[in-house]
Amino acid sequence: MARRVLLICCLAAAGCGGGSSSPTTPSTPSAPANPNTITITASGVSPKQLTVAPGSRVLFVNNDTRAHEMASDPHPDHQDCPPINSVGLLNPTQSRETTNLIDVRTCGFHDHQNPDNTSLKGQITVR
Ligand SMILES: [Cu+2]
Repeated sequence: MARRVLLICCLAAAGCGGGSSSPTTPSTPSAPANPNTITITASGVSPKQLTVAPGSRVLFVNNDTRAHEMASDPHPDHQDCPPINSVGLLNPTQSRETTNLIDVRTCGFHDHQNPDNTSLKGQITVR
């Protein structure tokens, strides 16, 4: 008799625990979690060199007070690494990811509005 009561208690506890432990990951869109992140400030892009695995996406974050338009080299055609062109225009505080960088190669990028500013140029190596 006592054993039966104990069994019922255990089942009830397990059921309750299972219900409450459903995976709920809090989503905070303003806090990017991408480890492959390039930040833009008034002093330029950082890091200027980034190596990622094939299929990765790189997040560009504009922490400057003016807009930047990130695009693949070469300027002005941008055909080397089309996934970078998905970043495009970033107003201050905006951020956007590339699409998947699938091709194993080195991708230069620049600010299309400041194509001669070397501090706004960098390279993403996919390997
Ligand atoms: Cu350009």
